[in-house]
Amino acid sequence: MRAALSAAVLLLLSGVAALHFTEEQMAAVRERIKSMFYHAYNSYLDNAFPYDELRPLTCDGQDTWGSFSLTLIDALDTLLVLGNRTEFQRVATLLQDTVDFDIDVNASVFETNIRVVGGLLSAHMLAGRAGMELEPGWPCTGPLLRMAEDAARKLLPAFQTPTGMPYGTVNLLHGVSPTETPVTCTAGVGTFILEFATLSRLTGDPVFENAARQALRALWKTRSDIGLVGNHIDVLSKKWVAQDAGIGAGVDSYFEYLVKGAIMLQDEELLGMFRAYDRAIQNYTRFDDWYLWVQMHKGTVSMPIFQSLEAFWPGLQSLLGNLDSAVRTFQNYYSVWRQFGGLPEFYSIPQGYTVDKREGYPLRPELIESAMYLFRATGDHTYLQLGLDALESIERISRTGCGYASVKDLRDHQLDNRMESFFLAETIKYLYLLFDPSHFLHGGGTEGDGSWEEGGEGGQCVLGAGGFIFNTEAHPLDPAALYCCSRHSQDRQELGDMLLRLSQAGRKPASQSKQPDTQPEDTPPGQSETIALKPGEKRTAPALSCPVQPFSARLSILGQVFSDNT
Ligand code: DMJ
Repeated sequence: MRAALSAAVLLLLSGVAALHFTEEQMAAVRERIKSMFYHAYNSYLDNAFPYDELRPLTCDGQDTWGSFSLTLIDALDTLLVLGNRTEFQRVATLLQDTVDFDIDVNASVFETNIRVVGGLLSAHMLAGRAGMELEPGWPCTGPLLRMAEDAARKLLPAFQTPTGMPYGTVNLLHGVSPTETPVTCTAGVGTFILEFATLSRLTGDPVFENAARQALRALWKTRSDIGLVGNHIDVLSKKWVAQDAGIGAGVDSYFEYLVKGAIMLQDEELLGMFRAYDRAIQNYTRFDDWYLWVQMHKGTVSMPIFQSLEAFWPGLQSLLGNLDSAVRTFQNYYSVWRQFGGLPEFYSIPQGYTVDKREGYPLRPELIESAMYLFRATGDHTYLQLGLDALESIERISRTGCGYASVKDLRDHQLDNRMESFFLAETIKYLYLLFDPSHFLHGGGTEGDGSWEEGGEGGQCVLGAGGFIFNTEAHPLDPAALYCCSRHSQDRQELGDMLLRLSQAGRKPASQSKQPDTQPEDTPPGQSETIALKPGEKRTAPALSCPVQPFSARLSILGQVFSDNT
């Protein structure tokens, strides 16, 4: 009786009828999402390519974040998510032929990383499933990986600071301008580990992961006595320039990357950092399952607002197993969606209304992203209802003759002449994945379409075995490929050591062919044990191998990875 009552109360609170979606209904919604994608995608190709973005009111194009045909790079893996292998192949080849990063353009280090490097890495890792011709050694080599590496190298000069924390902007041809501001937002410092560790582990070049880790460690040391970080920091002096602490704009993906980096890399250091931040965030910023902004040193409330960018938080909390609070916070955010048919950029919690000049909804994905994780973790069809609501209001409010336009003002539905590339990279992708719970990107393991056993030399890399981790632009990364390629470079190193010793043994007297006691300085401890071969002894180079389900990251798909508080 009590259970029935509390279920009814929850239902009343949420104001959502407990609709049950059948498999047929979900399939029908998936078809609608596909046609939304192609309406915008075809229009971008017809009217805007090779510019970065489509302008959906004037049906033309413009460069925004660089000059990389950004929408095409960002949308590439969505093509495969929707099952379009032939178009994926065509576009992957087209991008190799047309995109050039040797350009005199000032680019955002953060945006170039999450959209361009992330998009290319993900497309590279999915190239096998997409039926692309693979070069020997893939996924540890390949043309899309080289493009991602090329783009990321252009970002590295930004990390050449006394602290290791990067500048926010870099010129792709000339490096950091001498007049560049040293003030970078927190997310602009701490949102690299997923892409940069992936690059390092696939290519064997540690420079990227080292840069990302150095920035993370430097940022960690600047937290306040009460354990919070602010919004903007001077990367030369380490002084906090904007001292508002919260989980939204300017900070959001820093926390996201600590959690997802911990899962993807099985890294206790990153998890420890997040756990400490989370304690301070829960202590100082959480009120009635909303998260406010507070002064980073005193903990006093500076802005009692909810920002639409914060809506990723329930999804992230579900990855940590904190389902109860994630669900309650999601309900708060969903109530705002229902009030306006979208999430305004800023919402005043005490006033229950939008904030002046922040009434827009640029078709952001965050609430849909959280709905996807929470549906995966709970099976509750309320999250599908949110997905359908989102689809209906995007169609009704923002569809134009040649795409979908950002909403300038949710109160009167005025539109802006802009369709950000994250609409096709994230919003549509998460919406589709929400309605496709058996999609391979949710899975992993050996059953069904979860694993894909053709990567690596000898076809022994079991890809997709550990599930997928989405970067902050919704580009899926495959932890299994990282482990395969790390093994690959380890094997190559062992083979090199072996050949070196054999050649030394042939040249030097026996007394001088002793093994060195120490490992090479740049080899992490435990990664390259030397193998002593006796003369005449044979050893075949070990075949590449990856365990089938070795990663606890696989559990992340159920939202349980760290639920035991380890
Ligand atoms: C995207 O580019 C990324 O999700 C980023 O982390 C935040 N902003 C947009 C989407 O809202």
